[in-house]
Amino acid sequence: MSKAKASESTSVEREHTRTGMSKAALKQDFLDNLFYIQGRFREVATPHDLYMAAAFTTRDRLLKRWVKSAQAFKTLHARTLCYLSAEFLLGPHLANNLVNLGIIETSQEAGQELDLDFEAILEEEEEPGLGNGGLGRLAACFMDSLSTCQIPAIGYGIRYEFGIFDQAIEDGWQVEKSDTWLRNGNPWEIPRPKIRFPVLYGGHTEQYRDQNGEPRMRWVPSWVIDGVAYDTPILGYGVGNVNLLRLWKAEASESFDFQAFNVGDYYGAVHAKIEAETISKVLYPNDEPEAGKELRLKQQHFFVSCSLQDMIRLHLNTVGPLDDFADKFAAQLNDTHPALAVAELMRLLMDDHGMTWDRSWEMTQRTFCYTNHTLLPEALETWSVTLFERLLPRHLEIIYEINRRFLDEIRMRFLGDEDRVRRMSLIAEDGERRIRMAHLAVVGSKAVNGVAKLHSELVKSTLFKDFNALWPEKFHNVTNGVTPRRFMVVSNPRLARLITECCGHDDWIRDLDRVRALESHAESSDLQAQWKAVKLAAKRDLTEWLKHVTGVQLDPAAMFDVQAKRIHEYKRQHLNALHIIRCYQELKQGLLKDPVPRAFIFGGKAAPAYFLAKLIIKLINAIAEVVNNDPEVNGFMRVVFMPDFNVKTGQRLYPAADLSEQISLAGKEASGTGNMKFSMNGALTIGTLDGANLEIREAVGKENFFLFGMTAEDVLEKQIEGYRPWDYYHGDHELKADIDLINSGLFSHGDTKLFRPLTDDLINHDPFMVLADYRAYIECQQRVSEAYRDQQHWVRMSILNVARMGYFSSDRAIREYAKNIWGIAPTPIDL
Ligand code: B1H
Repeated sequence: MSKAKASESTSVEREHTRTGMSKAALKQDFLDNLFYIQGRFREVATPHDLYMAAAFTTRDRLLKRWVKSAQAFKTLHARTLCYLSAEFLLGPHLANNLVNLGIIETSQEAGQELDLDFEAILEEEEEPGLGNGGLGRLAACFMDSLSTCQIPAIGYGIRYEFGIFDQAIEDGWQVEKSDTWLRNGNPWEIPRPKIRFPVLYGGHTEQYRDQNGEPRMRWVPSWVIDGVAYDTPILGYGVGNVNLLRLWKAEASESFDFQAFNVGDYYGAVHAKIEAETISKVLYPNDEPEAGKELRLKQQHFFVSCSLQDMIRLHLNTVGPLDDFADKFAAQLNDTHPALAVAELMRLLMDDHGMTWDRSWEMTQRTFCYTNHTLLPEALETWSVTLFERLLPRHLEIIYEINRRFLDEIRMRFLGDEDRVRRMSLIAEDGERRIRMAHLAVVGSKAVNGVAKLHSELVKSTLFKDFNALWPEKFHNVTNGVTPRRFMVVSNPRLARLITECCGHDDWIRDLDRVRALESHAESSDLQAQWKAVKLAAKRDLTEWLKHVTGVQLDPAAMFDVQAKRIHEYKRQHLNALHIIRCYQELKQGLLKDPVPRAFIFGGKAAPAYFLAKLIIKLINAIAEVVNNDPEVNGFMRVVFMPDFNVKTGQRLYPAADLSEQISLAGKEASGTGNMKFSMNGALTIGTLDGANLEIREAVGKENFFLFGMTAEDVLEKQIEGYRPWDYYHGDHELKADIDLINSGLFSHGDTKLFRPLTDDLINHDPFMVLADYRAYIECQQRVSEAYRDQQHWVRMSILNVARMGYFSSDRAIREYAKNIWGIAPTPIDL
């Protein structure tokens, strides 16, 4: 053998042990990592050591693909999508990365041979909970699909030290515990201490003349902090593409520190450091913005500024002059949380890079696209001009100038229509002057989209009616989707295996439309039997775990009726609770001859300051306590509130559900994505015509979906004619009996006042029309029970639900964005 040949073969072998996919290579690398990184041998390793060794073993295999992707994107000058989001609700990485690498089964076998408890190792991973709910999880699904669809992309966000709080239930109440996910280290991220940008705050602006004598603006801040990059590789499924999730951590600016130390102000310097680090300390745990929170505005500016500076740096390093910035990048604004980017890019281009207003504005408008996720008026972000001026004086000037030019355009288009000008202005002038972030996002973007068909229509006809009249071509719909990798393959391996077996291939994992092949087997008694067995096994797993964490024993033979999502009045968990009370009363009164046993399962967090949402949690737990301890009924019904619903616990829930509760008031849920996760796992939906429910119903077939309740139009009409919940309360004696039972003290050890804030609100205001939909809901639930009796038919419906969910893959959503909105083509990276 020649010398060159010999060294080549050793390098192949070395390669093989470090990043190879064979069982032998995985075992060897795992033991190496346990030894060289954790400094442990097998006998003394803690569960956490074993997890870390497994994580590093997996990471090694990602890094090879990552470097290859980065090199390719750089040489090809690939057009890149930047996803700007204040939240990325990733969930645990290990199992997901093993699936995407295609080595989950080999790893399981390797683990067995090393006598390891594979499940226990997966369980060790702390969840990176850097998001609240659907919006943050959508960003995570999109990152998975961007890589899988081979779209070059960077996710930009904040590396919160504390993610969404951990929820405990004490005495039936929600208690928040801090989420210390970084406590034991994070093997998935790579710190980039040299990728660091200054972020400016406060101070004032001043005019000066540049070398050419041109008047320019300068921002003299009163304080500066640094943002430091932490990178997490995001691998696609079955491809070589790895994209980057780049999260920013706030640190004291090096230069500022030095100044303080130089004048001997040690405490001042340390204080500045603490102040600076506060910015990326904690995720705001609200599903909607809390008005006027200064730290939140600081956070938004922080990650937007770092991200744009980073994009500009990348552009200058690879492509060169900034003139074609918008050809290199598209930037998607995930709601208005990063909408400041419109003003910040203007500032960077003009003040730091010497561009004219017109050129900068053209580039800005070509770069950004904006996704709206909510129509709820209380969730639309505005910032007080006073606060803004104090924190971001230069941005305020820029926004005023954008507004001045924009409103002149409106005046020219719609002569004499000052009312329209007032409605469309970036500044709300009624009361305290406030900046409307949604208007800034629409004006500064080339495309605006809603997240489900109905929602996008409502966006055009209500929230942005005037903007749609001005720029109809700007408005799009991209219905949300979820990744089948995490929500089928990782969370429900039994179902995944069965589907693969039935389809004869596993291509459905990258092309979910291909699950439609199941349709032709829906009648097969063989498949039906296996389908039932898979569901039952998942229900047994959940039962065992719920018993362990809550003490409540469920019966896996009962129908698992699940509502898991943030607790919010508009999502109407209390409507579900009223149905449970109805069942309870009917069982007690002996009205049900042959009841269908049900397990009512809830999961979800309430914003810490949202009193009524927390009271709803208490109510559910209070009902659970009575029902579960009443021998007259508990053979037919049980109620359990699963604590700490997050990605990790959710993965236990979706596979085990028979019935998925999607019962928001029509017009309020922009899309919902839990609805998709449940349906993909074979649950049937009971739902209103809201968000993506409409499209799910169309897709799975009306006969395979339990529909009830008012339409969004009905709701509007009812609001106009004047809604009186009181009439419903007095007009329906069962409804009255259910509410009265809450107030009787039965569920509160005789305390008749405890739930009054909730029941009074329902009877007198009921902003989400629970009472108006109550009767339709109860009747629909009866149809559900009847349907469940016919197991053969139910299983058939369940198969058809899964078979027809192809459209709701986030891969489809990403392909639509790439084609219709970003104009980005795939860049395949060979394995
Ligand atoms: C959604 C939010 C949201 N819409 C403000 N809006 C937040 C708004 O911390 N904040 O200030 C956090 C979150 N989240 C959800 O987005 C919608 O309610 C769902 O219907 C939708 O499925 C999801 C993804 O599009």
